[in-house]
Amino acid sequence: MIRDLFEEDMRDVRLAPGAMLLSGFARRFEAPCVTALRRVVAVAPFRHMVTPGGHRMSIAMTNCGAAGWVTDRTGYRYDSHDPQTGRRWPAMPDVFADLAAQAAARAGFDGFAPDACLINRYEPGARLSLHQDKNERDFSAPIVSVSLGLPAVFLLGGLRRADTPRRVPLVHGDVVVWGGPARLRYHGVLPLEAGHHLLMGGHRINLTFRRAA
Ligand code: MD3
Ligand code: FE
Repeated sequence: MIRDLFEEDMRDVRLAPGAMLLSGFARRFEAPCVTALRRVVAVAPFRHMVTPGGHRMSIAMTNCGAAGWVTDRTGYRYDSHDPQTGRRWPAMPDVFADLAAQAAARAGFDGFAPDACLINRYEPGARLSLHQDKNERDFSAPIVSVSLGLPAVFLLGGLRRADTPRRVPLVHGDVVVWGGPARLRYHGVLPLEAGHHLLMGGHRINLTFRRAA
């Protein structure tokens, strides 16, 4: 079984109550994930969205699944359609749904069936400032995040914006499951350092799976 090849990389680390880092968990899915990602971005290309405050985000984003996260001058929301093409977001690839469900189950969340996958693409210098994910309807479902490509320093804050965040390095193949008391923690990503990754080139890709509707 191919999974054995990566077994030494598969450690589970509890980052905080409700937050479980599954080191290397996505590595055995990486080839089908890259294929699936190509199909998604062929239909729904990466784009830099604008925040309600009028700032162009340094991260490029797209979505797949029944609901996609979007931002523009009118606010943040989930939408069934891609505002750039007027079409529905591409369906969630089976390998994405399987990866998310298996990771969630391993962290204690059985039956996780995400209806949204936000895909973030970082280039060198791109960052994500401290925020909470609270546009979803149901906070009882976890969020599963998958890191691919270049490494990044993730900021794990507390439940208040003023809580000093902890720095957590995330590398290719890492999966973090955020549920229960961790679900509404502030979090962000420091500016990406330049580099080269064999699969993702000069980028970091982050997939976040959510139960949005
Ligand atoms: C902790 N993405 O898309 S993933 C986001 O690496 C987002 O692109 C980051 O924050 C990225 O909203 C971080 C880790 C993550 C995702 C969701 C969380 C951590 C979280 C929700 C609650 C608490
Ligand atoms: Fe977030």
